[in-house]
Amino acid sequence: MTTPVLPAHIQGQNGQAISPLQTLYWMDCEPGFGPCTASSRDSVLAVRAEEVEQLHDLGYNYHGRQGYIYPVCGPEPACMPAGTVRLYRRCSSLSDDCAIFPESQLDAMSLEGYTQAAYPGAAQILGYVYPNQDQDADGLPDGMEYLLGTDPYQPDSDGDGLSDGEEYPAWDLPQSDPRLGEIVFADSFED
Ligand SMILES: [Ca+2]
Ligand SMILES: [Ca+2]
Ligand SMILES: [Ca+2]
Repeated sequence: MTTPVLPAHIQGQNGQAISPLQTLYWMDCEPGFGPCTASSRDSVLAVRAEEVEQLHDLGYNYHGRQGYIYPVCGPEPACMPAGTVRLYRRCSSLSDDCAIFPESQLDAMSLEGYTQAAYPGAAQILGYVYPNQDQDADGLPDGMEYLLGTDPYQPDSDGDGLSDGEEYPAWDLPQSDPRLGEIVFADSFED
C-alpha cells in the first residue's frame, strides 16, 4: 500500500481546521470489497460527506484526516485566498491510479495520463492550498506567513534583526511577534 504524499497542505490546530477550511478525508481501498483494487487505486482523498459516501460505494473506507483545504469558490481566481493554488484530484485509466497535485503539475500529470475524474461526476479541483515552499527562506512556509500576516517575500517582516522564523518558529513556541519590532521574550520568558 502506498502512503499518499501531498506536495501541498494546510495544517490545522488541535485537530480542528481553521475556518473556513474543509477537511480532506483520506479513503483507503478495501481489497475485495469493491471495484477499487489494492494494487493500483489504493487510496484517494475526498472533501465532502457526499464524496466519502460515493467513494465508499466504490470500495474505499475512511482512513482518517489528511489535512485541510480552502473550499472551491467563484469566480476564480479573484475569490481564491492570497497565495493559494488549485489542488487537483485526477485519475489515470492507464495505471488505474488516482493522484492529488497542485496546479503547477497539471500539464505533467496530464501527459502521464491523469485526465479523468475519480468517479463519474466527481470534482477534479478539490479546493485551494498553499504551495509547500518557503520563498524567503526564513523557516516559515509561505502559507503560514499568509495566516500569520507576515511577508512571505521578506525574511524579517518587522525589520528588527530577527527573522520571521526565529521570532515565530514553525514547530516551537513563538518568542515574539514577527509583525511588530519589539522583542517580547528575547531570553525565553525572562525579559
Ligand atoms: Ca517564509
Ligand atoms: Ca517572511
Ligand atoms: Ca523580525
